Amino acid sequence: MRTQVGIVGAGPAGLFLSLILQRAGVECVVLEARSRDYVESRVRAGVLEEGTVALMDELGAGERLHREGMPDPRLDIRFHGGVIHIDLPVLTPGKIVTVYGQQEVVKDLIAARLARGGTILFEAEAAHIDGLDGTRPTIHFKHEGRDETLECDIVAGCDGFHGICRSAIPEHLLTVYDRIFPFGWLGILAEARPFPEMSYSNHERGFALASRRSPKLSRLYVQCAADEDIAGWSDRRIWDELHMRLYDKDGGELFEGPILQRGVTPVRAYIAAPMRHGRMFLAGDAVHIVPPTGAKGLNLAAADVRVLSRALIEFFRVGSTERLDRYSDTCLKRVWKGVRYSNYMTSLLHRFDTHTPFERRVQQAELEYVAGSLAARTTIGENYVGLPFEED
Ligand code: RFL
Ligand code: PHB
Repeated sequence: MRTQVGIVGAGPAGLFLSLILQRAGVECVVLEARSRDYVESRVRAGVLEEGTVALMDELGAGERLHREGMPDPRLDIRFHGGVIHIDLPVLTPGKIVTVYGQQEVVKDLIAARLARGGTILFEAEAAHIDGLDGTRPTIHFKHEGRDETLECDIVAGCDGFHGICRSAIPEHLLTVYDRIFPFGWLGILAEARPFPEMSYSNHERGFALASRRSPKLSRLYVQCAADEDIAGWSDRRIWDELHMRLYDKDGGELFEGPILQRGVTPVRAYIAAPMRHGRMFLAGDAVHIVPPTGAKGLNLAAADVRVLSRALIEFFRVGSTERLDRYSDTCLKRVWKGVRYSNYMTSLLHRFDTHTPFERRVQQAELEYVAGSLAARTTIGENYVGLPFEED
């Protein structure tokens, strides 16, 4: 097989890229290791910045999002001593976020790509890539039991954190920045009426977050150990921790219900630079991950491919590599701001067992400062809704 852009991975990064390129008349093939059913049911992110929603609209894939997604104008932070209300349209000004599950975004993008006659090969796992230094890189993959090759002009590595594209770059050419936090998140999806507001909570027992997926579906998280064994968490224990950590004093605020899905997520920041090697460009989790506390991962993946697609379209139309050459620098500016914000929110809201009494008091003072400062609340609000796109 041959194509212009070989895209490895059908997560948000690969799917957004394939649709933008398809619309511009650039040929591409998407290879996805998992089945369609698997990628459509993977429960993950939920907060979309306006720029991400606008991209769905531009691609003609935003219809269901506007019907079923939940425009969200507020964010609350609970802590010992009070609640911080972050009123987004007042602070940002005029902006909000939309709560819509990542798996719904993925379903809509897959449907749009297939409806327009595009190719996504599911259960097609890329094994290795060669010729990255030349002009015709080749992706070797397995599909329906056969070894196949996809020859392309450009490889887009959109294969997530555990993919193979980043590791195809010689180690000495990459600079890696890594912070592994000493805890994880235990997340559940429950059939229960959700909190009306997105509520982050700093509690002495650890962080908690109350989000939602629909008026009848709650998405809830509690801080746990980095290597937590989920078998140790009965339904009762999960609900009890949530009631306590969300300061639900008389137990009347948080509704319980059947738990439909559960899992543990690491809390980590990882950035590899540059985001390019020869004819291969990396985007999304394949090259950077951020702690989930900022709700930035999916939005950064969408921002990367916005920049990449523009550069690729110029390359295929007029042969210029100017934008491609700037791709990594342009994206990394936004990535680092996303890392900064996610790192800040993670440090503000979690329990760190290593904290000295001094550090604990500073964290508490920071929460009280944010509660009383319009400037501090504006800083959180403007990062949460999404900073303006970089000039490229
Ligand atoms: P993905 O979604 O991991 O997709 C990569 C795809 O590549 C496939 N793949 C391969 N395909 C072919 N050959 C191979 N060798 C392959 N190896 C891998 C994989 O099967 C997969 O389909 O990466 P992408 O597209 O970069 O998207 C990134 C986002 O998924 C991620 O950043 C977010 O989920 C992070 N995140 C959040 N982001 C937000 O913007 N807002 C949020 O509210 C938010 N909450 C979260 C999150 C992530 C979480 N977890 C579980 C990590 C909450 C959680 C709990
Ligand atoms: C979610 O709804 O899954 C969610 C919301 C906010 C976050 C992370 C995840 O910071």
